[in-house]
Amino acid sequence: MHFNASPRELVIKLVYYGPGLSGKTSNLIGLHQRIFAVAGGAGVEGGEGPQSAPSEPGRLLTLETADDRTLFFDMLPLWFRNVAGDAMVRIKVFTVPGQPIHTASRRLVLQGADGLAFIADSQISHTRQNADSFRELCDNLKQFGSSVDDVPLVIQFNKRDLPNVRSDRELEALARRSREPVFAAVASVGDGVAETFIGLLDVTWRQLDQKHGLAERLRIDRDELLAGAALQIAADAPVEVLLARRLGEARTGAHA
Ligand SMILES: Nc1nc2c(ncn2[C@@H]2O[C@H](COP(=O)(O)OP(=O)(O)O)[C@@H](O)[C@H]2O)c(=O)[nH]1
Ligand SMILES: [Mg+2]
Repeated sequence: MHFNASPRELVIKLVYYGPGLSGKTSNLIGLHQRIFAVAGGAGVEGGEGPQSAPSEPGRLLTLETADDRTLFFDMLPLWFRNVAGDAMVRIKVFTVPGQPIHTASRRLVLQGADGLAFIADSQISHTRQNADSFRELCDNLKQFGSSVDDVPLVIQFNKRDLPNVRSDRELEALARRSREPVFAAVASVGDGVAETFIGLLDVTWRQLDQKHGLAERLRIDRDELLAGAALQIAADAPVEVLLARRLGEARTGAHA
């Protein structure tokens, strides 16, 4: 996170991490498509904002190899202004490249992350890759003197539409044991994408606010931030409903 005093602007970095082909880029594409479903992509920009307001909020930057795989990172900027109109929150959503050879890139992209979404592939055959990637994430964080216990984290089990995936029951049990929110998704069609993102923003904001007293200093409260973000990504339900779709809650099966 960093803060610019003039104009008052907070920049939050969120990173989607996980093994190659688990659906990280698909999550960003899903968010991006939702943004453009709202007011032709104009987001909440009204032209009266601070000078630093991007002229094209929500433009998705992808750097891909010839085979369409993420080369270095994908980045999606989102932004949000408080009701008082005197502060701005910019959210930069990054993905890392999943292929084993890009270890150095992953570490670089991870640096300074305020919150992480770990995108796991639900296929039973990919359980090992998920575990390896998670272990690498832990190692990388350690190198920054950080740890998965310090960085806000949500977990997404993607590709729920495929055969031979870990069962709903297994994921529910795993989610109940997990300290982190766990979401199911079919990112390629946009299912679970908004839930995961809002869940990530929720845990990230809570921690930043606790550490830096942001709500008080910037006059942005959590409900306002999340509602603004949900609006910007054209979420199909209110924030609390999206959050309640996490797995392992009493109310299960709420998500398609
Ligand atoms: N069946 C299915 N395919 C998916 C899903 N999410 C992503 N994919 C496909 O998996 C491949 C890799 O996805 P991508 O988002 O590029 O993965 P990344 O390497 O983690 O960025 C692509 O062909 C996607 O269309 C999903 O939920 N279900
Ligand atoms: Mg990718």
